[in-house]
Amino acid sequence: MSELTNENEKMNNDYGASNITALEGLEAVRKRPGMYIGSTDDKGLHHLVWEVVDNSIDEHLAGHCTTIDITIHENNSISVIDDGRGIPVGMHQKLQKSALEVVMTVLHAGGKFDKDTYKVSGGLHGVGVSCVNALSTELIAEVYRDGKIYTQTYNQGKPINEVKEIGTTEYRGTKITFTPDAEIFTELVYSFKTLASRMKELSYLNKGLKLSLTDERVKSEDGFLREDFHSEGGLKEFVKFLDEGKQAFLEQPIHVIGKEENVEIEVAISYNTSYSENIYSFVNNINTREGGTHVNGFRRAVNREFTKYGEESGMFSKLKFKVSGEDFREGLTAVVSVKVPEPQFKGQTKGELGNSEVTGIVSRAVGHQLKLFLEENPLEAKRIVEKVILAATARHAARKAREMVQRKNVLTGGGLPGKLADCSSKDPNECEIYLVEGDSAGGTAKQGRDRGFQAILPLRGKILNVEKALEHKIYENEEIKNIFTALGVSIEEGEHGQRILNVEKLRYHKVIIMCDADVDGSHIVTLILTFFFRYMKPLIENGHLYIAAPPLYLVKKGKDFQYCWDDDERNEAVTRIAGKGKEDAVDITRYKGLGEMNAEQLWDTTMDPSTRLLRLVTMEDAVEVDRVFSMLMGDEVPPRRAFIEENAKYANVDI
Ligand code: 0RA
Repeated sequence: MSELTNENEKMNNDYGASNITALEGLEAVRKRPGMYIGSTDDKGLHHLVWEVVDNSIDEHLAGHCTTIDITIHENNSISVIDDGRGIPVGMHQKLQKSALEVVMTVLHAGGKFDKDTYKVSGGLHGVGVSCVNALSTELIAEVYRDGKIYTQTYNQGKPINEVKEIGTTEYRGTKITFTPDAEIFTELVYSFKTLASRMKELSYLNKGLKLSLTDERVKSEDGFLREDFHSEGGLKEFVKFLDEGKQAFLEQPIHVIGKEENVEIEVAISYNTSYSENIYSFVNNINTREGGTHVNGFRRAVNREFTKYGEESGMFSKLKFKVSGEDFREGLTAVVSVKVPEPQFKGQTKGELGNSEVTGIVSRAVGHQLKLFLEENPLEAKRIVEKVILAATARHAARKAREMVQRKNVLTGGGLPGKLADCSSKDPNECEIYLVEGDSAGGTAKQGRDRGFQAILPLRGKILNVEKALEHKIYENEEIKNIFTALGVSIEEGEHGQRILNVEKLRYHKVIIMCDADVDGSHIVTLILTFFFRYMKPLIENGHLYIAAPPLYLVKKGKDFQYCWDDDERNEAVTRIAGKGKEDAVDITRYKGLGEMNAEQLWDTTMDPSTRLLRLVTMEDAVEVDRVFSMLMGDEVPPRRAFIEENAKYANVDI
């Protein structure tokens, strides 16, 4: 906590007293928690933290808070401490209660109705700190304000005492400690990694803000596990972090900072030698996964300024085909962050900014800075435009290659790959396809499967590393072509030249990657995942992609046997079959590859839906997934080594 400061101080003890009208009981929140916080699994559990932190961030955005400290306590309760103004404690006239009690117990009573400040809380997901209170067995609010310490404790959202003054302080701020209710949540253990990753993001988005995360469950030499997050460079440092492992194309990212009509804009742009576009966008610190008017404005500016530059410099004059918007963004990494007083969110998951005025505002600010950059850095400008021309040429080649594959398909009657052993059902809902490493394991899988609904596509050895290959090479690759035709999906080009995956004719709703349980096998899984991540992302987003988990051991004695998926299970099996530690009395097979199992064993352990273990591939944190793929599959060695060393204890990349 930092010391009491007086900057922008506007003390008002009756704050919000007359503004709060909507009275809705917190019982509603406990009855249908999903409606308020999305879910009651680990996602909902972490959501509680963000709900509280959003309020502290609001204090920062309003210019009153410099530090936010989060602590995970030993019992998985959480404390969030900020040095903001402190929740007001004065009497709420109408309700005859302390404002603190109103903020903590009345739904939607954030208490802040100041339109000149940017609000995160009560925004996209914001349901207010009162929801956190309702879903906690215990919540303790402590307020440091006007030199005094006030506190109130709640139980499932209900106050168990009056607001008490318990001492004096030189600090200012708010401390909220809450214990998530086990009656509500299916998961109660906080993940340091999940909290740390969002806090890192928040530190970039709010430059200057100091955040820290302490984990009291993990003791270290000098106290507890702790990480600090603080960025003075803001988004400029964010894009550098995102591009770690990629080869930078510019000396320094292009940084745009502007403000127009009360909309604050900050954008950082960098170019790297990869082929993918990476635009992350935020509105009031909230990730807008579906983009929106701010991203449209950004794209418009990039297209306009580079087209102008390409044409005026004469560099585009030799081109025989049109340069499309996508070409300008190949190898581009950008973070677009806007702060909008009254954001309107739309789209399926409310992850898209709707405010139409923002397009022009962002487009003007970014265009202005880009134009200056191109004028002042002719060498770098030339290199970027050369890259754009290369991208356009490659896209032209890729289009041709794709058309060839698709035309050939039509000629052969939309024929399926010769290597595919298809299933007899034609209902995608019940159909599965196993992508199997190697022809021999593929053969075993063909014998072992239930041909009614399971199809097998063997893949030969290592598939192409799409992170390094040119796009047209990808469409010419036999294994990849087979995957496209077997799945029944195709790539089409949108009006801006963007790739769109057509999944209307997807033939299997479960796509299962099955590889050996060794180092080579995990490498192949990673290669296949990279391909799906870059070219078939909607299949991951829609929950169609899985990884099969073959067992690691068979423990056997006479007719008694047990398959085991890890060392603990193996030890348990030995104990059950022969007695504790009696490894000598049993046969233990360590499976190194699928090929060591016969068809029946493969069915029993890895393919029978009633017994097998499948891991669903998800991408909760797109930022992290992208970074990991670029790093693991790209050219730069040091970050890859660091990652592998850090994660060597985990068998697989956690995505
Ligand atoms: C209502 C009004 C004001 C601040 C807050 C709530 C507030 C809430 C939280 C939750 C966590 N930290 C917080 N910090 C502040 C405005 C206070 C004023 O005008 O003095």
